[in-house]
Amino acid sequence: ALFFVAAACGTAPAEPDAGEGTAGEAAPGVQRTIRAGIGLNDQHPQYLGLLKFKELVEERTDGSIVVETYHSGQLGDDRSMMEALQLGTQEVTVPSTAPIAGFVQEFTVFDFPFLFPSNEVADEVLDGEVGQMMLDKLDDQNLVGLAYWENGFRDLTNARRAVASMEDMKGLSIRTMENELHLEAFRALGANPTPMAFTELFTALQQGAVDGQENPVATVYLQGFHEVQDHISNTHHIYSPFVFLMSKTFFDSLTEEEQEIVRDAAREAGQHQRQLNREANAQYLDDLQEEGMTYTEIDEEARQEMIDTVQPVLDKYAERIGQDIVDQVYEAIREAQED
Ligand code: TF8
Repeated sequence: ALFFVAAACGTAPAEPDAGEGTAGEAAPGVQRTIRAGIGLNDQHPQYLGLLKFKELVEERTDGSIVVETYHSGQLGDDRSMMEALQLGTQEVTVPSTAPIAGFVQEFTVFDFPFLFPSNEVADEVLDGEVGQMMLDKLDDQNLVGLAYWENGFRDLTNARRAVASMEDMKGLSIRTMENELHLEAFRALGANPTPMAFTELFTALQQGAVDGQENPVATVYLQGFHEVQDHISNTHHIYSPFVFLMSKTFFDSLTEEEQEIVRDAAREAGQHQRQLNREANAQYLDDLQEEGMTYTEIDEEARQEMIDTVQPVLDKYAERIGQDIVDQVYEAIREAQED
């Protein structure tokens, strides 16, 4: 509440912003509702981050904007929720970048296997210029990207055998996200990938429709995948960012102050979410083993073989996306590594 008063008194923009963005008129007394939906369950840091966003927005708007939170795909899967944002029938969702690439293909670059060497480098690149440039591309899709959150490094699980190298992946049927690069990369690695929405995944694993899947440790544990999967390997093959998305129709209806409040809240909640997510990804590997999963480490040599094998796929996608964009991302990673 204090923040809101301070912001309202402290800055008095005389002129409306002449830039690209538009802002609505303040409509005092009218309460607006943000329906925020995600795919993971209410134990996952993705949801805890959403609760933080709710707390910050409701406090800073004095309750004139209310946030209703939905988890476990209650409002749909990543793709259908993004479509709802485009239509203006839902206000917020926080998908992985992989399904976002179906809307803005340049996002594919963030899903290049073995791209980011660490969480910290990912933070710096995504929170920097390149990250913002990509968020700006969402505008044409009637979406506003307010912040990057974290899904994290993805690890492979399956019900058939321990996987220590590509050799062991041969012929495994693996559910992937709905993203062409993911499909091609897994095909190159020798697996037999099937794209599927996350909301269908547990049942597919349970019924043996697919042998395995790949997600960060936090998801594997908190979604109970160990109940239907026996093996996990630290393939860390792709770092998945989450993107905090808002319907542009809704964003444009907010006043400038409100736009600033939701943007700040999305970012601050993201800091909180990333921290919880890292703790969860570190903590739950032991729990998975206690629940009976075998854990197999991918050694240097086996990882290098995977890196070399997917390289031609990456070259093909770099050309498709635009080599200049891909180079900007590589450059930003190099700079972040020097810091
Ligand atoms: C996947 C993703 C998902 C997230 C979540 C549903 O495997 O990693 O866990 O995008 O929003 O589909």
